[in-house]
Amino acid sequence: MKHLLSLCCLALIVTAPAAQTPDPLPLLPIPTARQLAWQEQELILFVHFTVNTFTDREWGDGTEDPAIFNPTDFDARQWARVARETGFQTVILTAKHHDGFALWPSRYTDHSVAASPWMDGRGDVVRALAEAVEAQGLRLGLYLSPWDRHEPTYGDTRAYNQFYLSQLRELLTRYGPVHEVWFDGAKGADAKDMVYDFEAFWATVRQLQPQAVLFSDAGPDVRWIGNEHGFAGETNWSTYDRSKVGVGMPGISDYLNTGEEGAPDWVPGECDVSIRPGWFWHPDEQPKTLDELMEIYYKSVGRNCVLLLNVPPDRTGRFAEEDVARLYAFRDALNRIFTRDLALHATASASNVRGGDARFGPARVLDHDTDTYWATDDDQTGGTLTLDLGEPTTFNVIRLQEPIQLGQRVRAYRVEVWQEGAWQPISRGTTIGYKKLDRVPTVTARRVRVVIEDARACPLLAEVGLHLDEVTAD
Ligand code: FUL
Repeated sequence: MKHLLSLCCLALIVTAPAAQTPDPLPLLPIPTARQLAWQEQELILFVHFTVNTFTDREWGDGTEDPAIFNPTDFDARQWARVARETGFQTVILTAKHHDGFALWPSRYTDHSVAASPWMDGRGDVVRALAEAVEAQGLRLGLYLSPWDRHEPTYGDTRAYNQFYLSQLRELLTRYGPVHEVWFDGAKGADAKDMVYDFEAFWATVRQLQPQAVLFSDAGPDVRWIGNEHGFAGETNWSTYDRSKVGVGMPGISDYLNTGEEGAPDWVPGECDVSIRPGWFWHPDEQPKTLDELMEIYYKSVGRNCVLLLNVPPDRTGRFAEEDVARLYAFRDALNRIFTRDLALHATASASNVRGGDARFGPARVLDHDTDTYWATDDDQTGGTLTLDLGEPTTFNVIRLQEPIQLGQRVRAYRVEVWQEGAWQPISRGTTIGYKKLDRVPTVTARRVRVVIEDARACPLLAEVGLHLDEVTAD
C-alpha cells in the first residue's frame, strides 16, 4: 500500500504543470471597469443643438422664445448612422445648454420642446436620439448644463439644486442606459452666486446609471483636458489629485492638460473640440480640414485621451453635408493608416522577460490584444524591446500602448532604428498610457527598438505598432 501511494505521488509530480509566473502587481490607482470601457472607445461624438442653432448664438441668455425652435427635417437617425459609420461609439447630446431650453418635455419647466411648434410640441430630441443610438448599437451620453440662465430658481442654492436634480432624474430614468454624463463647469461672469451640489448630482448618476462615467473638470471619472482645441499634453498622466481641483476652478488648465505623476486618483482626460469654429451651427462657418482633424486625433487619442468631437446639426435638424463628408474622409484616413500594421509579422525580442515566461514575452505586443503584454521582472524599471521586421519597412507613425488595467507606468522612452551600423533615435517621449502615437519623419528600416528608459514600476507594453500615414505625411 505504502509503495502504491508513493507511486501515485511520483505520477503526480511528473504530470503536475509547471507553476505559472505570477502577474505583475497593479500599480495603483487603476481604472474602474467603466473607465476602461470608456477609454477603449477612443472616439465620442458631441452634439450641440438648441435654440442657439436658430438664433446664431453660442450662449443663449434664457429669454429665447421656444417658438424659434423648429427644425424642418429633424433626423436623429442620421446623426447616429453617421456616428457609427465613422467610428464613434457614444453620442453625447446637449439636453440642456446654458439657456435652459430643455430638448425633452421636462415636467419641471415650461421652457422646453413642449412649448415649441416642432412636432406640435410633441417632439422629444432626447428620446429620438436614445432610440437612434440604440438602433445603431451605440451608447447615449447626456450634457445637462448646471448654469441655467432661464430657470427662475437659479441663484437660490437649495431650490435650484432640487430643480437640477429633478431634471437629471428625468433624463436618467426615461431614456434607457446612459453611458456618460457631462457636467460643464462654464458659468458667465454675470451668473448669480450659488453652489452646485455636485456630490448629490454624482451620487444620483451612480444610483440610477452605475455604468455611466461622470465628466467634469474635477472628474470624478473623466476630466476635462483644459482646452477646447482637442490637444492633450505631450506628457499626459491619467492620474491626478481630485482634492486639488474643483469644477470651473480657474488656473488649473495646465494641471488638467498633463495630469500628475504618482497622484492618487485615476481620472483620464477627454479632449472636447468642435468640427466647426463654434459649438453650435452658424450659417457662415465651415468645418475643419482633414489635416486639422488628423492633428487633433494625434494630439488626443494619440496622447492617451478620448476625443470628443462636436458636430452641430443645422436648422434642418440634420448634420450639414460638408460636415458629414469631412467625417467620412476622417474615417477613411484613419482606416488607411491604422488598419495596416507594418509590425504585425515582426519577430520580437526583449532585454528581459518576466520569469522567462512566454506568457509575458515580447511577441505579446504584436497580437492586437491589450489584455496580453510584454512584462519584465519586478526589479526592472526599464527595458528594451526589439522588432525585426524581416525586410526594410517604411513607416512614419509609431503606436505604443500600455496595459492600463495595471496602471500607468512609463515615464520616459525612446524609439530607435538600426541604420548604418548603429541605433539611431527617431522619437523620444515621456508618458504612454492607453495609446501613444508618435509621428516621425518617414523612415525605412528593418530593425526597430523601443527603449523604456524609466518606469514607475516594472514596465509593461501591451502593443507596439508601426504605420504609414500618407494622408498627413510631411
Ligand atoms: C463650454 C460651454 O460654455 C460651451 O458652450 C460648450 O458647451 C463647451 C463644450 O463647454 O464650457
